Amino acid sequence: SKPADAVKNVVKTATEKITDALTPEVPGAPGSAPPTVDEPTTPRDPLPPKPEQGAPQTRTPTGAETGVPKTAKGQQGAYLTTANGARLRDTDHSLKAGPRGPVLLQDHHLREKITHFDHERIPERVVHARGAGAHGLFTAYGTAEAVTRAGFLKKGRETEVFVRFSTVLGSRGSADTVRDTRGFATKFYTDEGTFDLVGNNIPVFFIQDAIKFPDVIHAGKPHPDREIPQAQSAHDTFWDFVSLHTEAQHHALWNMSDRGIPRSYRTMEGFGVHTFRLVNEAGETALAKFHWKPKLGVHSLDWEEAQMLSGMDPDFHRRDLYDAIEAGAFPEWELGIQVFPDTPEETFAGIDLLDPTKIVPEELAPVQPVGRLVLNRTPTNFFAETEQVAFHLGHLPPGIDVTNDPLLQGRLFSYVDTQLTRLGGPNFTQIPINRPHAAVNDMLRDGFHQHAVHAGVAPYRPNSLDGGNPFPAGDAEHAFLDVPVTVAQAPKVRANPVSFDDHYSQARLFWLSMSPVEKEHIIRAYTFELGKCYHQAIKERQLQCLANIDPVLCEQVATGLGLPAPQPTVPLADVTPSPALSQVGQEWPADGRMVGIVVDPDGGLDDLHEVRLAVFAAGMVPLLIAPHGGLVGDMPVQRTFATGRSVELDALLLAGAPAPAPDALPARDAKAGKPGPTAVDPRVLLLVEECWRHAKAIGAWGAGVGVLEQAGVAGAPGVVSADSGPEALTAVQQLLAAHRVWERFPATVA
Ligand code: HDE
Repeated sequence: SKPADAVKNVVKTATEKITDALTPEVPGAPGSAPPTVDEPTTPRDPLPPKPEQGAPQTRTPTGAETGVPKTAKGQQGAYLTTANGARLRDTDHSLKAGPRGPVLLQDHHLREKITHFDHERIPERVVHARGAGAHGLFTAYGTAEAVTRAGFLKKGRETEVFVRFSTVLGSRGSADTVRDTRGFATKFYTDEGTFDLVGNNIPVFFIQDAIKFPDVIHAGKPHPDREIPQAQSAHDTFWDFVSLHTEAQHHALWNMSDRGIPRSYRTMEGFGVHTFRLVNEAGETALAKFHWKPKLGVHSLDWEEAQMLSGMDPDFHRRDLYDAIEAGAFPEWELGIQVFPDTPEETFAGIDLLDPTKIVPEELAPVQPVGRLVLNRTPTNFFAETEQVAFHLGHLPPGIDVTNDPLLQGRLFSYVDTQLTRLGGPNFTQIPINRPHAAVNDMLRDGFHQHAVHAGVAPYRPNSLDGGNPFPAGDAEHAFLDVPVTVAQAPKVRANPVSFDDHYSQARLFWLSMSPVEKEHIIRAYTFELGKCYHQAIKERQLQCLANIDPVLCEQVATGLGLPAPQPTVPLADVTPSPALSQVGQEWPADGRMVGIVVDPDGGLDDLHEVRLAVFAAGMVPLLIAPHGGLVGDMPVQRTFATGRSVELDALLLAGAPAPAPDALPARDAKAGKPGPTAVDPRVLLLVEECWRHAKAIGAWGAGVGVLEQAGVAGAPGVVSADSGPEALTAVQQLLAAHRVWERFPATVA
C-alpha cells in the first residue's frame, strides 16, 4: 500500500480507542454494523467482565490466594436472587393483602431490598471527601538503592498502585475545580507490605503541629450556622484563621497562586510534604522529601475558567482522568527524592527539615528521579475502590521511616482513627482495595465485618499449640526497621523549636519566584477572596501579613480592596528566588490536550480529515464542534453549539464560519441595540471570545479566518490566520507547548 495509507492505518488504530471513548456511537455511520435491537427479555448469562476490570483481591487477609477470579462482583447470572441466593419471581411489587390492600410485614424481599438501600451511604471523609481514583503501575529505576533498602525501589521492580486525588474542603458532591489544595495519595502494594505516600499538590502545610488540624479545618469548612460556602476558602472564618496563624501564610499563598486551580490531576505535582528518614542495607540513614513530577508539566486553569467549570462540568477533573485513561493516554509521573544528610540538627542549608511550612528549593537539593508511575486502569466501582480506600502514613516498607515532624506524628494517629468510623470497624484492611499484596499473617482477630476464617487456636505469642507460629522476622526476611534514632533527654513541654517562628521568609521566596503573570494571578486571587469577606478587621489583618511578605503584593491587593496598605512589621527576608517554582517559561508535550474544531457542515470541509488525524497523531484529542449532532462528512460531531463550551478546550481551530442556527440566542450586537444579527452563530463568537480571554491558542483557515475578524481578535498574540488546516494546527501546537499565550494576560507587576 502507499506510505500515506500506512500512516493513516497506524493513526487509526491508536485513535479508534479515543474516538470510541469520547464520541457517541453514530448509528448508520459509513462502515458501521447495522443497528441491532437487543431487548432484555430473555434470560442469558451476563457478558464476561472486561479483563482490565479486576480488583486487587487475589489474596485473603491471611495471605492465601483466594482462587477468586480477578472480577468484580456484579451480575453473575441470569436470574435475580435474594442476598441468600433464593431465586425471585418478582422484584417490582411488594406483597400485599390484595392489589389494593396494605403491604405485609412478612415481605422479606421488600425489607431486605429497602434495608440495604437505607444503609448504602457511609460517612464521607471529614476532609478530602471529594476524590477520584485510578489503578496503575510503578516501575523503579534503581537510583534510590544507595539510600533505601525498600524493595519496591530496586531497579526494574514493578509494583501495583492505587492513587486517589482529592480536594480538601468540599463535600463528596462538590465541584472539582474550586480553589483548594489537592490530595495526591498513593498506595503502593509492595511485596514487603503496603506503602502509602499520602501527599498533596502543595509542598507545605498550614500548620506545624497536628493539634491545630481541627482548628484549621473548622475554619475552612462552611460556616456552622448556614453551612455555606461550600468548598471555598473565600470566606471570613478561613481568612480569620490564616491571618491569626501566620505560619499558614506560605500555604495560603500557594493556594492563591495558580497551583490552587490545576488544569487536570494529570498536570499536578505531588509532594510528601514531611521529611522522611530512609535507611539502606548497611543501616545508614538519610533524610528525604518525596516529589511527584507530572510528565505533562504543571498546568493550571484560569480563575474564570475554574469558576465556569464549577457550574458547567463540576466533574471536570474526574472526567479528564477517566477519559484520558480510557483513551489510552495514560497519566504519568516520575517519583523523585530530595536527599539530605541525617544530621543531629535535622536542617539543610539552614532550613528546618521538621517544619512542614518549609520547602527546600530544588536549586539547593535537586529532585532525583527514582521511578515512574503510570495510571492505566479506572476503578470498576467507585464506592468499592475510591470511596473505601484507606490510606495511612504509618504504612511503610522497610527502608522508609518517619521523623519527628509534629504534624506527621499527629497524622500517624489520625488516619486509622477516622477510618474506624468511616469504614465501620477495625477490619477495613480486608476490603479488597485495602488488602495488601504481601502475605498477611497477623494476630488481629474478630471485630465488626470480620471476613477471614482464621484457623488455629493460638493467636498469641509465644505459643506451643500452633507450632510456635508466627515468628518475628529479621533483616534477611525483610522485616520493617524502626530506625533506632536517639531520642534526646528533654523536658516535657508544649512548645515548638524557635526556627518554627519564621513564617514569612519562604512565602516571600515563593512570591519572588513567580513570573509577572503568575504574580498578577496571585494578586487577583487575594483580592477576590478577601473581597468576599465581610469583616473589615480580617481584611486589614491579612493585608498586614501580605505587607510582611512583600509590599508590592500588599499594595496591589489593598488597592483592589480600597484599603490602605500597611507597612511591614518584620524585616523583609533576603531570599534567593527558586525558578523551579514557576509554571511559566518552559515547554511541555501537548499529549492529551483537547483541540476544539469548529466546522460549518454547509461550508467547505477542506483539510478537516487531515487536521483531525494529525491532532490524534500528536497524542491530542480533537473535538468536532458543529451546529448539530450526527456526522459532518463521515466524521462524528462530538459537541454541538449547545453542548460545547470553551472551558473544556486547550486550543480552538476554526475550519468554517457557520451562520446562526435556529436555536441560537440573539446575537450580542443585536442585544446591545446595534444593527442586525451577526453573520456567524453567536455561540461560535462566544467560544472565540472565551478562548481569547483565557489565553488559549486559536487558529483558523478558510472561512474560519473571517470569524476571527468578526470576533475582533485577528492578529492578536496567539491567534493564527493560516492558509491551510495543517498550517493552522502546526502553529497552534507550538503555542500549546507553553500551555497558554501568556502575553495575553495584562501584567501590572514586574
Ligand atoms: Fe490528612 N487526613 N491530615 N493531610 N489527608 C485525611 O484521613 C490529617 C495532612 C491527606 O484520598 C483523613 O482517611 C491530620 C497533610 C490526603 O483517602 C484524616 C493532619 C497532608 C488525604 C486526616 C493532616 C494530608 C487525607 C480524612 C494534620 C499532605 C485523603 C479521611 C496533622 C501531606 C486521603 C482519611 C484519601 C485525609 C488527618 C494533614 C494529606 C482526618 C490530623 C499535611 C491526601 O485522618
